[in-house]
Amino acid sequence: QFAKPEDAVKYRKAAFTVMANHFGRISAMAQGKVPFDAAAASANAEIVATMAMLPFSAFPEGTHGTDKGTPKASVWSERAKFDEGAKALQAESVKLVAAAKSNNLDALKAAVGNTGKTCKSCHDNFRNE
Ligand code: ASC
Repeated sequence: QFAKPEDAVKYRKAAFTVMANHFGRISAMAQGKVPFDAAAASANAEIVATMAMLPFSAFPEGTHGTDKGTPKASVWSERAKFDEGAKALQAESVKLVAAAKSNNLDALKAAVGNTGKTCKSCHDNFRNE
């Protein structure tokens, strides 16, 4: 899939960047910062759910770091836990799509909260501060 480890790093960062951008647009609706628009929320949630499938095959051994935002070595020493976190994100982002399509702002707020928790949990465990 990747010729060089740096290619994997670039790829996973790109997927997380796109995911965060589109999750942010939905969060802004959930927080009342922009008007709730179910069609826009759905389109953005579909992108989040698709992006959520991509990064986790792009963590080849040895691509941890110590700088802020880089993965800790625990990604590899606790790989099963990391993979569980990935699955949780994927499951919650599928629910986010359903919530966005339901045209119910309270359901969307709940799903945004649950999805955001899966982001934060992995960051707390596996990402350098
Ligand atoms: C975001 C984003 C994250 C998560 C996290 C949730 O919008 O970029 O990494 O939400 O902050 O706690």
